[in-house]
Amino acid sequence: MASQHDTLSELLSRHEAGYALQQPFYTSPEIFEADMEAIFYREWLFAFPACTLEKSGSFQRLRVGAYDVIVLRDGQGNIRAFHNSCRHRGSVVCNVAQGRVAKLTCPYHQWTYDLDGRLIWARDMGENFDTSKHGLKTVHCRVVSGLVYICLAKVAPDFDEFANMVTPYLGVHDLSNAKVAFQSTIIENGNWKLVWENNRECYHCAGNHPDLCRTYPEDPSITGVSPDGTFPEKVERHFNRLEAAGAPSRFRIDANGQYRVARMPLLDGAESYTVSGKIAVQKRLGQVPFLDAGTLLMFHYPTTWNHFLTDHSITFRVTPLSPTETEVQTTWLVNKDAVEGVDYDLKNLTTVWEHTNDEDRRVVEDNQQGINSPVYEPGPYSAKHEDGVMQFVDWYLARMRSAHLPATLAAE
Ligand code: 3BY
Ligand code: FES
Ligand code: FE
Repeated sequence: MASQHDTLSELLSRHEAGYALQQPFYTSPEIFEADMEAIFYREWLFAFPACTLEKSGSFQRLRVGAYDVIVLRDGQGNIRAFHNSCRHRGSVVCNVAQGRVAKLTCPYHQWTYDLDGRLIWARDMGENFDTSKHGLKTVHCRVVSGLVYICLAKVAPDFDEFANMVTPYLGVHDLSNAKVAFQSTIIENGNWKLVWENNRECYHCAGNHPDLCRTYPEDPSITGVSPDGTFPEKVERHFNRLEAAGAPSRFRIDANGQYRVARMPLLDGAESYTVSGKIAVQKRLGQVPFLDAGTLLMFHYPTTWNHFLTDHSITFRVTPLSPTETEVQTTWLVNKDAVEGVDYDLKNLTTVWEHTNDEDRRVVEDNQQGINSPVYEPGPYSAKHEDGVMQFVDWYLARMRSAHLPATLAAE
């Protein structure tokens, strides 16, 4: 059993493949900090759909661990990200969660920055003061097919490989013509890795998700990663039908396991995540060729999983807040011309995933509480149902080992 005194390196070396993580990975403040340093402060992180920033000057503030970030749309329509720390004496420049501004004016002494981050006004700083040396510090920011990602690292890892893989899949969803129909932000009292482990399997679905199970298949090949690369005949037929009609669908996963795309079938006849199984939005978002085209599943560790459907799309963002608290933000996207009450009913659109999120919050919280017990010991994952969970844990451990173990050990 893990003890309080085990170091992270010891815990990483001792992990038993096929088993859940040891307790400190889900409870320890030191490992939480190590997760932030090795993963959240280094990797590309999903921020939100680009359509959230409707106009020039629209901004959103994001908190990721110690960092406070402003993401905005500049005067040319480009999306940029900056550290929310004034170059005068460090005050936050944006002190509200979101809004729209012509310029960024610091609330403390009104130093004023253009939407491209340049300092353009600072009162009485003397003749020798050089505004060009005091622009806001930038945060890496990329947009792929209408989805905004940021990276807090000084040198960002490659983004193009991910963008190249997912762009053809996302094309038919036309997220550049989307608007936000609804957004929910919930706090789950569980470690961020428990949120992910739960997401990466549907072993829990039949016992917990009555609404989702009307349309989403429990079949592990839909949610998991197919370790041998094969899929049931029915799923293969679905891939072939959709690809022949111009909608890339086949399962693809990154060599390092960080991201995956696959357009998976829903249960027979189902079109979308509604209680009836029929589409929720009559004016559809995108040009997916059939109503029963299923769901394009995309995950990108450590912050996002997504469902891109025939009629609408749903993005999810995971933000760790503490060892045992995680924020999950869900955004429902619809065609920007769809009118609420005419083309869609908001309750019909959101019910299934509002319920599913709440059910997932409960199982994650129950999981955390049981893990907190001194008698907890990691149990075995089901090879049939939880290969996706093992895949996530393997990705996580590989990241942590490469940050914390000597090179020879990390490579094993
Ligand atoms: O949210 C997901 O992507 C998957 C599908 C349903 C529940 N969860 C396993
Ligand atoms: Fe921003 Fe002084 S801290 S203007
Ligand atoms: Fe679930």
